[in-house]
Amino acid sequence: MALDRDPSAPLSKNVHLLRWVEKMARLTKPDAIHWVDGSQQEYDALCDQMVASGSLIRLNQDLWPGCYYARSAPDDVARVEDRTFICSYSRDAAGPTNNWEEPFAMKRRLKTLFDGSMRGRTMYVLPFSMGPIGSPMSRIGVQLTDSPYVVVNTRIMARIGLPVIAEIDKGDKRVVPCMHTVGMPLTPGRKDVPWPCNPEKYIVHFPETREIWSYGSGYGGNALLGKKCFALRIASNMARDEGWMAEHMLILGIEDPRGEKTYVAAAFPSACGKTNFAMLVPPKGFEGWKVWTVGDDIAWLKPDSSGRLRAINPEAGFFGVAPGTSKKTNPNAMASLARNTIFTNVALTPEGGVWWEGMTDEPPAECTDWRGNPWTPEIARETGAKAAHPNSRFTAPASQCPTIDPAWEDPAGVPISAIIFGGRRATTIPLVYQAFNWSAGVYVGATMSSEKTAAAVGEVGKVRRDPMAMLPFCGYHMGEYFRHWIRMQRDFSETPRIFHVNWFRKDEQGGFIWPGFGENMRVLRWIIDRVRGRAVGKETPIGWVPHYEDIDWNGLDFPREKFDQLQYVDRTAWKTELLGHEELLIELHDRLPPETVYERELQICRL
Ligand code: SAT
Ligand code: MN
Repeated sequence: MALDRDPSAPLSKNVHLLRWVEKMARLTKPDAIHWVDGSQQEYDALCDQMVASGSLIRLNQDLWPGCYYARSAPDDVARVEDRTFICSYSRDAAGPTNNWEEPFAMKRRLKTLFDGSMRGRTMYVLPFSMGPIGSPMSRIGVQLTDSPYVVVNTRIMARIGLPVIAEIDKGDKRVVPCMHTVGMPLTPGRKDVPWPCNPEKYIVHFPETREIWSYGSGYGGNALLGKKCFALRIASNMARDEGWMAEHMLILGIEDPRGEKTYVAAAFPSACGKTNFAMLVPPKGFEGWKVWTVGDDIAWLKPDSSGRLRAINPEAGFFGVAPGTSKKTNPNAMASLARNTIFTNVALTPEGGVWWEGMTDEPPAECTDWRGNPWTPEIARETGAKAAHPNSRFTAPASQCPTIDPAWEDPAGVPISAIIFGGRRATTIPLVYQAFNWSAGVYVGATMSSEKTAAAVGEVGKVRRDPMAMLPFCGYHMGEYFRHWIRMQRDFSETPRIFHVNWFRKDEQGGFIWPGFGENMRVLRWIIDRVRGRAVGKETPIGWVPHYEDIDWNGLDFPREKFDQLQYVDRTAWKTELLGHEELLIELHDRLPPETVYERELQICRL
């Protein structure tokens, strides 16, 4: 299907935007320019074009209506943290946890790399809004990209096209320029491939000028620049300057049987179950309770004029990890991705459907794996080959989620009563505890840690410190970021309570002690009751914990001894844990807020 307009005709009248597009086209030298209007017709045409070129496969439309499948290059499968840079004017402003390079030298290098990088391709001008269009909390960007895959994915993940142009043309909003190329120009004689990319990658942020330049990758957070690059790394800088917070958090609402609704935001590292938690199905015994989804990955939080902390989800879709997602583990995600979804790096079945490890109890007798090779359960047993890449993803519209909150697009955001930190830890960290107060809670977030997952390139399973799940995403000095957290409390009329959870504690045999998934509702209920002043807790050196009796066990037979094991605060292990905190805190010491140091001292004394 062809477009009924000339896509090269500029859609905006904003002279700054027009001039920048021209300048960048002179640099990157594409064959054509396409202004993205965001229409369904355009989306369909781009998908058709990618199906024709072999970049996308249309799935069996009877099974998967409106769905497509993409397979990436085998070396372009996750975020590349060692190739991610924060190029602030001073090295110190980026802090020791970010890669830094001198911004002018980096810009020169990027300009060389981008010179002619779009030859033989189309440059898409992709206007996007992070957050509902018109919300005072939303922010706008324009991505120039030579990847139609990025355009169609961004149409799911953000609000794009004409309504955003209308915002830009009002002329009163700052626009974040985002440059992106897959870095594989089609010079004469060079044939295109289904997933163009470059072995050399650069994911670069210029915090002062609020710019993003991404080179060489077409995958996820490397390429969908509105997501981690904008909504976290650049937005964390905006937030610090403007008095709000850009966080790696899901947002959910819990409605009790009487209709009382409480919203919480929760920060877990990538691939630690944020999507499952955001779409939790209340377990047996919680009839009449509802969990509503606002977002599954990023939250922008700001106190309103009365001092109530409110949050929006800046995204419009879910870029979720496929493996492990099933009707059992997350029926709401399965319903969200049942149509109009783009799958990347999962396996393809002979019927033209998709499959991934954990999707069904029985694997298909045969399929094509994410590399395009034949896969059978026998091959998997012999070689250990996975049908789907561990970081394979679905890109699904949030509006299709059966539990999407009626207020998910409320321009004012939803009120947040509690903040939950969590990680993936086999030992030491109890199922749930509540920090004594905001400053203790900031310490809990600042020292959180998790075993590494496949969401980023690197060794899986290793424990790493990941403050507020923001280690790869904070666009400035982490010590300053803790200060910003501490400072935020001054603007609150009601301070959100802070909790820490760990669904992943293991017993001596290596099995998970807690069943997780829907049963996490029991923990949520205690959290809400604490927030509302209805539940008691027991004081421990690390914070408040529930007694066995404080948890609603209706519908679950969970023995007291197991619960005690889950909640056990082992003083010796915690002393070691505190030494572990030192690793990161020492690096940050010259910028740490005094509160972090005091909280640490208090913690040591209590132990
Ligand atoms: O690839 S993304 O960065 O978008 C996903 C994630 O790591 O959370
Ligand atoms: Mn994430």
